[in-house]
Amino acid sequence: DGPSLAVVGVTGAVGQEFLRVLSDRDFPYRSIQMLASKRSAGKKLTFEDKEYVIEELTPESFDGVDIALFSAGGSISKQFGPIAVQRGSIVVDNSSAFRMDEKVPLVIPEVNPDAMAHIKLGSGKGALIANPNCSTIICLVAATPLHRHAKVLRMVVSTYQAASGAGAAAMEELLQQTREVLEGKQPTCNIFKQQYAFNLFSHNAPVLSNGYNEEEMKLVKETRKIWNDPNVKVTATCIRVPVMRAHAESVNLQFEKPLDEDIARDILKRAAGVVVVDDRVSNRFPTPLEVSSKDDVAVGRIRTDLSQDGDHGLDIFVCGDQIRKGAALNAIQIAEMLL
Ligand code: 11C
Repeated sequence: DGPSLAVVGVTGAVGQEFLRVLSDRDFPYRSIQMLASKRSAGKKLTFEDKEYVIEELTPESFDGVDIALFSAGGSISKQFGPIAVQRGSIVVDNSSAFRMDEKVPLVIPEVNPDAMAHIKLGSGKGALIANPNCSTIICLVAATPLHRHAKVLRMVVSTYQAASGAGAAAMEELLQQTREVLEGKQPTCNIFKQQYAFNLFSHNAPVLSNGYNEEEMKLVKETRKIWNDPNVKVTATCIRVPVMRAHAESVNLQFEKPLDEDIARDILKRAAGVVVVDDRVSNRFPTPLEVSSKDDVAVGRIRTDLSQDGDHGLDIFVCGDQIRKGAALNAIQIAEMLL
């Protein structure tokens, strides 16, 4: 029993993770439609001991679907999201297509569950809910418990982002380039324009006229929307690093009220979706490898920012699995709140 589901973009890295997370969390469902582009239609996949045929995404795919999990890119979401809503589905969309639409809640369940309180499963009315960008999710799962306590006035984020954020093909390119470089060959650059293995570079998102790239501006705009605070000051520098599937972020926070570092550590230890890894003695702090395929966001390097007066600033270092909490898990937690 449970709702009827559709997974849009089921062959992609996030689509596949949707299935793993549904299974890991025993998400109840009555039926599940595996949807993808024409290219993948007709292929078979096995999920929870049952064989499914992948179907081509069409408007009719959504007839009778209660919850549609979308991760097939912004243009597919723009085209098919409204169609699914019209046909009565609640769409949880992982793309950037609707995130900044005022009418669409942008939700991290640990942070702003109330934003989607008006959307009811079984009402027969379709709706859209947007999943934030992975860097925003990972940052705000860690920063929000501190924000609730002392109110963040300004946040400076520097990211170290994994290959997975650019999709399964980018992960494959990182592996291939690593082999090629070790064999003394010229690395193949298909997804990124420059060498990725043994290198890092400014995030591949388009650079805007203000000098920020789109990934950086997502952190700025999405934080304001999720915290419902148009005045919070956010700046970001986003970097792609040769890591497979988990993002790391250095986050500097300036608070309205003083916040002692030990109190901050205790707050984070109690926070949902957070694990504190902060061992100064043995120099053990979060790493992307250790959070890979894990649900929780790891936080460490929790320390008073010496450059700010009177305990008004903290530095933290955060790692989270980009495909899981940064995408599939967050979307399925949203779906769980609908149940
Ligand atoms: C990355 N955050 O790591 C990107 C990928 O808006 O959903 C996802 C882009 C988005 O490269």
